Amino acid sequence: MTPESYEGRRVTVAGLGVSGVSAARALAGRGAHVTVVDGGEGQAQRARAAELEPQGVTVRLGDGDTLPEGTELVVTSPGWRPDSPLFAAAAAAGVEVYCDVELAWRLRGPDAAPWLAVTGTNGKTTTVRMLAAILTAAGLRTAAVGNIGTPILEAVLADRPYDVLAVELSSYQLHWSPSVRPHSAAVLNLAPDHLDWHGSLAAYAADKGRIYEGNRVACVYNTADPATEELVRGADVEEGCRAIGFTLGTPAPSQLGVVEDILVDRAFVEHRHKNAQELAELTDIAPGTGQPAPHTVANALAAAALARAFGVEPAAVRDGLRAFRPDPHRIEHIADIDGVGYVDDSKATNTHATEASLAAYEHIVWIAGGLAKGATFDDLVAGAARRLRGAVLIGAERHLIREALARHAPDVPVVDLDRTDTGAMSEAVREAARLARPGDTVLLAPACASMDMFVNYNQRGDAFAAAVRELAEEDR
Ligand code: UMA
Repeated sequence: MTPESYEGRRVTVAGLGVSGVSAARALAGRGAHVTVVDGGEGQAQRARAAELEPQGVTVRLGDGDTLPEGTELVVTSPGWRPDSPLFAAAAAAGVEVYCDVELAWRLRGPDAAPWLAVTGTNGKTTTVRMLAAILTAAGLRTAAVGNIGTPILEAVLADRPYDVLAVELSSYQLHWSPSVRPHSAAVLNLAPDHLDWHGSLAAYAADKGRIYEGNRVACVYNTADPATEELVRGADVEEGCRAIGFTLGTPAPSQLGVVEDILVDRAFVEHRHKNAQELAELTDIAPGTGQPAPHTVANALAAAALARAFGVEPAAVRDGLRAFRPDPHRIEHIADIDGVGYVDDSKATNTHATEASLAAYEHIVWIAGGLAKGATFDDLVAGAARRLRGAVLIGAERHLIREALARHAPDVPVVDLDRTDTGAMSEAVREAARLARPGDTVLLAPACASMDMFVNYNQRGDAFAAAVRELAEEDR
């Protein structure tokens, strides 16, 4: 494949965030005339503008709506909504729009590293990091890139080429990347999220399903989530590409699954109708961090499936899973105090992620609340009611969870914290400690975004961990 030429083209880059900066650099380096537009004009944007301008890039801050005169192509940051005025102007002028991921795809050279791609409502980042750990254990030069935070252009244009890339793709990126064709791809699960952006669940699912287009070796799906298998059926793949399921139960042929405490491959083995290959034991998944939660096992199986599709040997799957360490704020065990476990799952910013983390513990004091993003909480609360010892609610839209608790778990004691200052998390943890009994878990799994009280979910998780440590200190 010959890289597409951008020499002399007038390209507008929408957004001066992580992906916009990488796109502007790549395009300017290839002789394009680049203008970056951004609706913001804060300190971060001004600092980035100062970095790019010496490279011949024009930056226009404070107006993200007007299409610069003479634009021939728009390369957008993934988060820009499709109904943004800039794109209406582009459509009216017959100008193509795609994102940095598509640009990276078009800039790949003939020996470019294949992409093993992962999407899903939850678990993407963990799975991609597990996949990168497995590929590394197999002796391959790889990087975890994409929505995970490192722009994919950096890896595609790196001086020293990679053997294979572990790519996290969001539904936004997939929406804006019409011709990307991964070697193999996985959709981990599908639940309503980002519906305000996509317009409907069907549109969201269709964008996620794009990840399977043109796959060459394997389309990996979740047998527990039929919507993911449905997306495989609808995909236009290369001749010979296989549908590979992963399951927490005993795998059928062409699946990876679990038999007793062992991760087993019945997809990438000879005579798969009668044979199975042991890959790893459950205790090999991030050893030292406790019994893996069911969704962590599912993520490990999806990562293993993609690695096996790429030809990685079973021993490297085991070694990679052993080397993997979970991210902070994802079911992170902070401390045990008086027989009560304290777990930070601040990353659970929607009901689907929270459902998975509530399912991982038997008796829970649940700290939840924040910005609901239009979600409803009835199903979540009804499903978890039996496990709840108590609930402590924080944040702007906590009343939505309080009402769901009143409907589906009227006997569960609820503490409603009417404060959003920096001390709120500390009080939440103390209230939770008061409700908990030995053997319980105090679980921060807010089911909501954090921006009403915190800069992001990292800061929310840090505040929780700090409050727990404070409590542990006092307990000494
Ligand atoms: N902006 C406008 N107008 C708009 C929207 C944005 O002017 O309508 C500007 C903002 O002022 C900002 C810039 O555009 O300066 C874009 O910033 P951004 O934060 O939206 O995007 P990036 O910094 O380029 O980060 C993106 C991904 N962000 C989103 O998709 C929202 C990052 O995923 C990703 O890591 C990064 O590219 C590298 O690929 C983050 C994310 O939240 C983690 N993803 C969502 C998720 O995981 O749920 C999809």
